[in-house]
Formats: sequence, structure tokens, C-alpha cells
Amino acid sequence: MRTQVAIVGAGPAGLLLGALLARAGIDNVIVERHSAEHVLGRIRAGVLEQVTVELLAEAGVAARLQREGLRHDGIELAYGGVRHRIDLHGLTGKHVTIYGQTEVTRDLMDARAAAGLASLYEAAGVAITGFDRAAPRVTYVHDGRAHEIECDFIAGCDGYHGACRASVPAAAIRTHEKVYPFGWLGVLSRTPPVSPELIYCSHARGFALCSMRTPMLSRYYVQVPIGDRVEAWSDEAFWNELKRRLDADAAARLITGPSIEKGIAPLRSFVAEPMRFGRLFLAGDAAHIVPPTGAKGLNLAAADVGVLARALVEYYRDGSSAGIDAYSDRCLKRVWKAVRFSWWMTSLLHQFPDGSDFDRKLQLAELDYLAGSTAAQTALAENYVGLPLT
Ligand code: FAS
Ligand code: PHB
Repeated sequence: MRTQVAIVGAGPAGLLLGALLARAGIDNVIVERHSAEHVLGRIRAGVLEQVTVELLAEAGVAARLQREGLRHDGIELAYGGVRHRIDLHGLTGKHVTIYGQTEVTRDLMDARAAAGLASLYEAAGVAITGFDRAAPRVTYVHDGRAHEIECDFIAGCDGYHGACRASVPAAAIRTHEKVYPFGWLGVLSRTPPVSPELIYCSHARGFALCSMRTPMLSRYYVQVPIGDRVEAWSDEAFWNELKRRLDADAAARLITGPSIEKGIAPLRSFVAEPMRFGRLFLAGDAAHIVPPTGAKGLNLAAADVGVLARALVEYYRDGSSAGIDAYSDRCLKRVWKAVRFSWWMTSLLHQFPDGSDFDRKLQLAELDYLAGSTAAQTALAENYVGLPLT
């Protein structure tokens, strides 16, 4: 098989890139190791920046999102039993949209299928070669048969554990990593959200987050120690712990119910540099990971592929390689700002096992400063709604 761009990974990054390239008439194939059902079964992000919504609209897949997505103009920070609203829209003129990553992925998959574009699911043993020369190849096995894709470029959209970054010679790549000493236990429940906007809670027992997917589908998280196993957390234990971390009003109003999904996600910050190796481009989680505290992971993936799609259109339409040559530097400028923000939000709101009383005092002082400073709230709001796609 031959194509212009071979995309490895059918998560949001790969699917959005495929849609943007197809809109520009650039032929592409997606190779995914799992089934579509498996990909859709992963419960992940919930908050979309305006840049992400605009890219989905540009890709022609935002109709349901525009109908069903929930516009949020603010978030609340809770500490000391009091909630403080950050007026995102009032401070930045922008808002965020609540629309689950699962739905984004479903919309992209449906559009791709409707357009008859090639998506190869359950592809085993995906390997990439020749990207350091002008002969990139993607090979894989499907239904016991070996296949090869000849292409001009490879987009490594295969996430943190994917094959693409792992195929880059160690001497050609630098990685930066910070692993946090806790995880997030997340629960999805068919219950009305406890509050119309997200509540980020800082509590001596640990962080908690009240989020949602729809007016009848709530998403909650509590910080748990590294090594905690989800089997050790009954629904009752989860709800009791969440209530202990919420302010009295939210705890009293919380409507609990059976979990329809429950899992523990580890938290890490990770960046691979550069993000381009000859004819291979890394995008999304394949290149960087952020703790979900800043709601940046999915949005960074979308921004990467927005830049990459524009660069590839410029290459094929104008014969210019300026965009693809600038891809890595352009993305990394945005990535590191999001990594910093996500680290800052995580450091501000979580309890660190080795944290001292002094550390907790600093957290509370910063929260107090935030609660009383328009300048501090504006800095948080600018990063939360998403920095411009320069
Ligand atoms: P993805 O990991 O989504 O997609 C990569 C795809 O590549 C997968 O489908 C995988 O099966 C496939 N793949 C991997 N190896 C392959 C191979 N060798 N061959 C072929 N295919 C291969 N972000 C937020 O903003 N908010 C959140 O609340 C949030 N929660 C998260 C919870 C969890 C448990 C995890 C793991 C991540 C969470 N994230 C969150 C981040 C997440 O949303 C990512 O940023 C987002 O999925 C990035 O999309 P992709 O880069 O497409 O990577
Ligand atoms: C979610 O709804 O899953 C969510 C929302 C905001 C975050 C992280 C996760 O910062």
C-alpha cells in the first residue's frame, strides 16, 4: 500500500490529523493496534479549549459537539471549606467546552468511516523504518498476514507507550520526566453533577475534582497514594472520601450512584525533544505527557496536529518545507508552557507525602493570593482556557 502520510495511532491526535489532512486532499492511512471499541472504551479527558473546538470544526466533526458540548465560563477552587470562582470568560474573553474525549474520538471515527478513509485496526507488531531517509515505511501484521505501507511521512500519534518514539535512536532524542508520588482514582457515574462548573479541591486529605460529561453523567476524581489498587476502592469508600474533601455545601448536595467506570491513572510530566526526526513527526502523548490537573493532555495533542497539518499542507501545496522544519520548535514552545501550568496546578492542589508543614503553608498562601488577586486569577485563566496557537 502507498500513501502520503502514514499515521500510527487512532487516538484523538491520529484521528484529528487524519481528518485535517483529508480535508486538504492529502492521502493518509491510520494504523491502530487495538480495536475501535477498545479505543472508545477508554475514559479520559473532558475539557476542550477553544483552539481544540476550532480545529475539530475545521476538520468538519464539530456538529454534535456544538449541540451537546457544555460551555463553561468558570471553574471553582475550593480550600478551607470555601469555594472561590475563577471567572475564565470575564478574565480572558474565552471559555472551555465540556465534551468527553470518548465523544471526540467517536465523532472523528464516524467521520473517517463516512469518508471511506483507510483505518487499519487491530494491527499487530507495528514497526516504522526509513524515516531518517526519504523512504519511510510502516509494517504491521493483520489477520496473520504481514503488510507494508510506503509513505512520504510518518505521524507518530501512538501515545506514551507507542512504537514510534521508541524507534528513534537514543542518541537523537532527549527526554525530561517527573513522576508524581500519587495517582488519580476516577469514577464515572450516571448522576447529576454536584455543581454546574468544575470544582478543584485542595484538602489536607488530598486533591479532589468534581467534573462532568453531561447533565446526567458526572466524573469525579480523588488523589490516591501511588500503588493504590482500584479493586481496594468500593464505590462507598470513594463517595465517602470525596465528601470528606468537598466543602460542606457540595458534600451535602452530592448525589452518589454506582460507578459505571472506575480506574486509577498515574501522574507524570514527560517531554521528548525534538518532536521531529527526518520524515517522522511525534504528536500528542507520543511526545509529551502532563498530569491531568490542568486539563491539557488532549488539548496539547490537538494543537500539535493542528500545527503539523498546516505544515504538511504547505509542503504538498506550496512545495515549502518551512512548516515541517519549524514543527518541533513551534510545538515545544506551547508544550513546555502547558507542562509548567499542569505542574503548577498539580503542586498547588495536591498533598505530597513528603511535604512539610511549611509546604502546606505555602500552598495555602498561594491559594489565598489567588482568591484575592485579579492578576493571579488572570494568569491561571489564560493558561486554563488555552494559549493561542501561534
Ligand atoms: P492516545 O494515547 O489517546 O492514543 C494513542 C493511540 O495509539 C491509542 O489508541 C493506542 O492504542 C495506539 N497505539 C499505541 N501503540 C501503538 C502501536 N505500537 N501501533 C499502533 N497503535 C498504537 N487529558 C486531559 O486533558 N484530561 C484528562 O482528564 C485526562 N485523563 C487521562 C486519563 C488517563 C488514564 C490517561 C492515560 C490519559 C488522560 N489524559 C487526560 C490524557 C489523554 O487524554 C491524552 O492526552 C490523549 O489521549 C492524547 O491523545 P493521543 O496523543 O492521541 O494519545
Ligand atoms: C475530566 O472531566 O475528566 C477532567 C476535567 C478537568 C481536568 C481533568 C479531568 O483537569
